[in-house]
Amino acid sequence: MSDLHVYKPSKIEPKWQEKWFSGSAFKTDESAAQPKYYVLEMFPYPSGQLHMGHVRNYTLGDTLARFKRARGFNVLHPMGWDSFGLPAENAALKRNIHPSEWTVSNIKKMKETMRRFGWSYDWNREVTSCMPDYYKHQQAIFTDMLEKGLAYRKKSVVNWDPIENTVLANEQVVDGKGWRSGEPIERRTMYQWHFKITDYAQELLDDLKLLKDWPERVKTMQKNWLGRSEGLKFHFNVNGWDKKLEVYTTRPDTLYGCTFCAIAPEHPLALKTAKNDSEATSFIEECQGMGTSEEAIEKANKKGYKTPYTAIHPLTGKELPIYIANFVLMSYGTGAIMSVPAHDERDFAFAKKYNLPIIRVVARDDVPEDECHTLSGTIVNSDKFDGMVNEEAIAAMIQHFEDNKLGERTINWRLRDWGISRQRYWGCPIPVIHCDKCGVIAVPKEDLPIELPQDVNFNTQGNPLERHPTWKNCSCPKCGSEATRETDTMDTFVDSSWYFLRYTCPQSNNVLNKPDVDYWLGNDKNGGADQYIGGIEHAVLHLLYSRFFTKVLRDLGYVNIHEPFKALLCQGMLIGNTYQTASGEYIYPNMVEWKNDKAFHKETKEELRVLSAEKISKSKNNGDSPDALIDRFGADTLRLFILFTAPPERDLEWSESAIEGAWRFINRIWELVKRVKDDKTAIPEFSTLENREERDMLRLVHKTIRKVTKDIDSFHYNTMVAACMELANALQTIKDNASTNMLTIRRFGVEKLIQMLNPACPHVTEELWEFLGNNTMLCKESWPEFDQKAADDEEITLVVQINGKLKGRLQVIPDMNKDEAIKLALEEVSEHLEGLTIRKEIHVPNRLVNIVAN
Ligand code: ANZ
Ligand code: ZN
Repeated sequence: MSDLHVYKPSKIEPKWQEKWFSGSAFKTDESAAQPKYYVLEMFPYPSGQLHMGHVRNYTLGDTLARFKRARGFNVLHPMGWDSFGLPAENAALKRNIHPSEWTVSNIKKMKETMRRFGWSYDWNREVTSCMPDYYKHQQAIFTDMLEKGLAYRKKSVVNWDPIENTVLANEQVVDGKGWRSGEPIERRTMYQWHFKITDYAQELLDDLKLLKDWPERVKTMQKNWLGRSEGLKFHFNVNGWDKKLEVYTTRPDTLYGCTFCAIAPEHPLALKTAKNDSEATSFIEECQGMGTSEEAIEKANKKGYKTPYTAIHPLTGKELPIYIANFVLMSYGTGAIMSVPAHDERDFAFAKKYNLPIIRVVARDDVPEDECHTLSGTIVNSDKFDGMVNEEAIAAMIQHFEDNKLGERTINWRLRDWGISRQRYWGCPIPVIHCDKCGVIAVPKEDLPIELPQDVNFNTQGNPLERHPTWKNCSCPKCGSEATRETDTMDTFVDSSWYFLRYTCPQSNNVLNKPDVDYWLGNDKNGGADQYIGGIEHAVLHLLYSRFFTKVLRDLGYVNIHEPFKALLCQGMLIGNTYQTASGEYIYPNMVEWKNDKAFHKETKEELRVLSAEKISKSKNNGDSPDALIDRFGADTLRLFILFTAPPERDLEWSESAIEGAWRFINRIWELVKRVKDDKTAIPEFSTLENREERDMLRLVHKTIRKVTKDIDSFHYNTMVAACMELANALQTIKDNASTNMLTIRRFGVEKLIQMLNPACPHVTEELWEFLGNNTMLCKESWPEFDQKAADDEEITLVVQINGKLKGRLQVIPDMNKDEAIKLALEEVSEHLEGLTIRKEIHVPNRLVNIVAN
């Protein structure tokens, strides 16, 4: 039996971690009798250290997992490692250590920190994406996709990151810069492997409706990313070119306002122009220096180069100039546009710059004639379309083009096919072979995995796999002649697009074991992991790719679900003050002391600049490492701080005083438990209690159980902790010499309190549970039930009147007897009765007491 001298997390936390571990406390149970629940958190990149974002993410998930277990669910709560990616290669270069060695040692370190937080993972189900036993199956999925035409190779304009020496997906370009390197992106045209996510665009849009428990903002972001638009595709005849210039427009109603055409720098007509025109060539090159993302193009100064060709307006026959323009994307629509400066801002800026005519075709009294507007209105200057409103004119114009076979209604998507080729070593090898005779062919499944070579040289530019002396040499599986392996590896976002399925059967020799997937995620369109938790930064990238992959795997017959995650919680950021010296050095918060509202360095005594509320990050030194924090406060205190200080979706402000608050609360519980240790255990029966205070106290216990149960289920962790604190306060007021009933209630209340706090503070509650004489593990106990009648027995308000005038209110139990009610009422308004004679008391049960006096 443990001795409860003082609360010492450094002693009890490792003790319970060891007990959980040796007792396989969190091994996933699949026994038939119980319902299942799959709680999933985004798996981390093994950088070597968890950051506080992870700590928050995993604490939220762990609290839910422990709660669901106690509620009688079979819980799947797994963890793994998103372990391919560039940092491992950089580390290899810098430290002369192999990426796999670096990764494995980081995983080991981070796993230890995870253990120290008491997160209840089933480590038997660990999934590590850089291990052949995982990526082997990913390669198999790739070959299936290749066969179905869902993976294909094409030449495309790519975002080239000059620092990472690799291609980036559009999603990985932020403000025209590489998401990791921060360097401006260049445009290059290269052969790339793609996944045909555009085949699923409509379904990805439609099925957002299935995601009732996803945050609205995430669904909106996905919707915008998919970017469905309807418009007209038609062509211009071109003077001096034997081909036609196809354009796509969402505003065919403005066709009469078209005064020029613009084409992308990579458009065939632009390349034709450049052939014998060095000025055009250098203009195109200049455009190439700009990223391919829409943001980059939107922000750039509108610039153009006039080609010698002209387009014939299909309705007026007018000759229009054709410009190569830096704001037209080759990868959207047809790579060419009809430009209507009067009603499009970009065209307007361009027309002003190059002195091109501007013709207004949508009338608007409230916008000066010489300004651009994109508003609705009546069509003018447009021949037989005059007088129509926009929608009418759009429909009429499309009809006109379709009738005359000059064009057609088209649906366009902003979504592009997913470019997955990366010219890097530390990624999943793309399992294809290039044969001079047979072309590009898939590696037969029985030859998988194609493993990465161990002996690689990172001291060369470009792709180490490409430079490897022998790895890429192979023979063609079809004709047997000499052939070469593909040296591109897959984008690491592929790895994270299906890991959550693999957790259901991590040791399976097949890609997936369908019964396991069906059990844990369901086997119809309403299925998916029950709860996913992670950062909002993945709103489009990872969460869109996972949805796509789920649909692909369904169509390949691996799963029956349509969506991967039934419910999604995006946690807020962790933010904290940042402290800086005059020379710009960032100082750790624990090195700061406050005096008269000013911050000083503890040692140098220098006054520090306080920059408020920035995202906690290592580079700003505004957060200690999670391990250092456990050393200082213990895991339970940190967990409680995270849960209590802010609702999960909100930003959480780092505050040492809030952490100290959590620490003090745990200590109070500790002291409380010491006091009740020798009290008799019994289950107090509400119906037998007559004393008001006893009833109130027991009611509070049951009400708290009800509230906490509801709050945990709906992620209201902060109010859940607040309710526990309230109960603790009330139990603390019970004196040791109180009635026997009261002491029984106190003991009972304290036990329930410990149980309710277990998902939040698992270690200390186990210790206290043991101290109270239990020889079970608390994490194996079932969740406390509340007595509905006791919890429902709420107070009502009795109005107290004197001569029909309101004088006071009383909180009382329902159905209080007449004498008791009148007695309390007289006490309540005694000062108003001074000097009066009471004539009569009127009692309306559960409503009022009126005192007639004069
Ligand atoms: C003429 C026009 C007139 C347009 C007007 C807009 C306003 P969404 O809604 O995103 O699909 N566009 C088409 N292809 C483009 C490309 N490759 N690069 C840059 N811009 C392109 O946008 C469709 C509109 O974006 C199209 O409609 C076209 O400009 C432009 F008053 O055509 B519009
Ligand atoms: Zn061959």
